Amino acid sequence: PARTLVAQARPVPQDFVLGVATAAYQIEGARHVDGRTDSIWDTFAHTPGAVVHGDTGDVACEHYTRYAADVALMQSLGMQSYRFSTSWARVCPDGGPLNAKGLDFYERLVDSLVEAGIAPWLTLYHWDLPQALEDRGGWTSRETVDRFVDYSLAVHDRLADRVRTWTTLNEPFCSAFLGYTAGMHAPGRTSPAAGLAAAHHLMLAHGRVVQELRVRDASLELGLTLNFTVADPVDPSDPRDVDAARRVDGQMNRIFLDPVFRGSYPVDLLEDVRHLGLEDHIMDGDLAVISTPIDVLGVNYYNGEAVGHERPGSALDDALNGGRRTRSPFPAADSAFRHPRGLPVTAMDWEIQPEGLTRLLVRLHEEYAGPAAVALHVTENGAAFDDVADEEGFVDDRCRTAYVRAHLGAVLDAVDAGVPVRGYFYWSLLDNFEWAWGYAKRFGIVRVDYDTQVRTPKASALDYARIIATRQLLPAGDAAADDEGTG
Ligand code: GBH
Repeated sequence: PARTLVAQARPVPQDFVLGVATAAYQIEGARHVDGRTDSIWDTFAHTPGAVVHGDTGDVACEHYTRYAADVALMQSLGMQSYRFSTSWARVCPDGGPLNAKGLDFYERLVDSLVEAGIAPWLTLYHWDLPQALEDRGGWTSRETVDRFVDYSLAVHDRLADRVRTWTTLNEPFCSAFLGYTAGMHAPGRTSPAAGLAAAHHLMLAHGRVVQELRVRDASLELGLTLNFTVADPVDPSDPRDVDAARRVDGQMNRIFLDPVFRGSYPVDLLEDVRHLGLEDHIMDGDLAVISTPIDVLGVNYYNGEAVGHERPGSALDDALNGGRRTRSPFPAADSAFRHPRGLPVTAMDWEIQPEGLTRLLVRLHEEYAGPAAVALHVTENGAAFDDVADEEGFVDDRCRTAYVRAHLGAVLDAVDAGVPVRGYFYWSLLDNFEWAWGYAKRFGIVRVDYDTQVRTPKASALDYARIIATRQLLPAGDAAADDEGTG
């Protein structure tokens, strides 16, 4: 392939924050240490057949004991900010009263981040509901909302003087619909109605915590992280494809955006799911709580998709959900199918489509965040590739370097178009427990040898560190030029 003529470096705005993200269950290990009890992910991972190779988070990256070295590693790479999550079952075992030892860990972590000059960004819920609460109905039960408020206030009371940015939920779509409807994530339930009940209660929990934290501390920066797709109809002139794309957009994006920014569920969504009882769970005042103003919207973007009404019968469609035949996560989009577009894909079979991120950010700003004067922040973007390590454990992952450069460039395109995007977190710092895929998929810019727990920065980490140090982004094509595979 022809090289680009001249490598044009592109400046990254000085106030644009660059960092990395992780989540508690995916890296910590230390399952029953210092009083932690099981979450739904411990139960799910220990259920035969639920996770590839029977992998669990029992040990993971041993971050619970290795956090200081991990913070030092981030510092050596120049990270400006670190997005992590706290484990509910560590802080409030069984979802009950506070366990001081659990909070001690997060205090040590936050103190070492602050010491290293890395801004902590705390997520209260990244999918790890205490199992004891699931036993009482989990997110389908309204009582879980109160328990989440108790837990969040406990974390706040200990850390609010050192953590400025607080996000309630990571990707309620996944908690609700991969967990309660598709059965692909914990707790492994397969009910469209349960997914909708869970979605509503998750959002109510978000709104309640924003209200409570705001009252206690007006200086905190509050928000939540949603995952988005960019759903394009396969044939824009075929009303059936347009309808399929509308449903996917409604049931992944607008079902969360509209309650937060407009104080109502989308009318078309309510129509689509009328038979599934969502409205039975909506009490007077709920939408006012959910639409409590936020300061920042976290945007997780991995891929868009072409959606059609016909099953393509393709490998890409079969590859959804890890190749295992689970049911659709969408409560009412049975006739929506993903169609391959011939784009390069990652090791997850997710299409690589950076311009989708630009379009997404522009849309979010114009239709939701802008009118509400809310800043956007890319809280996750990243890729798994089939990494090959040399004898020293080094991975020359040009495809990942190209991926990061291309997506950062897409974010800067949105900034140039007038969208206030404050920063970007790469997912993830480390190779880690990739949910239903276990350790089989690697997203890290740092390789983890799971036999020795040795961390080795990949080529992509060195390139990212260079971007942060120089505030200059090089073209993606340059990194990919010598690469055989994707990019
Ligand atoms: C994020 O979720 C998570 O926050 C993070 O923990 C995880 O490790 C990372 O990404 C990488 O997977 O319509 O059934 O095909 C993943 C985001 C959003 C990706 C939904 C798959 C399509 C679901 N996911 N998406 S489906």
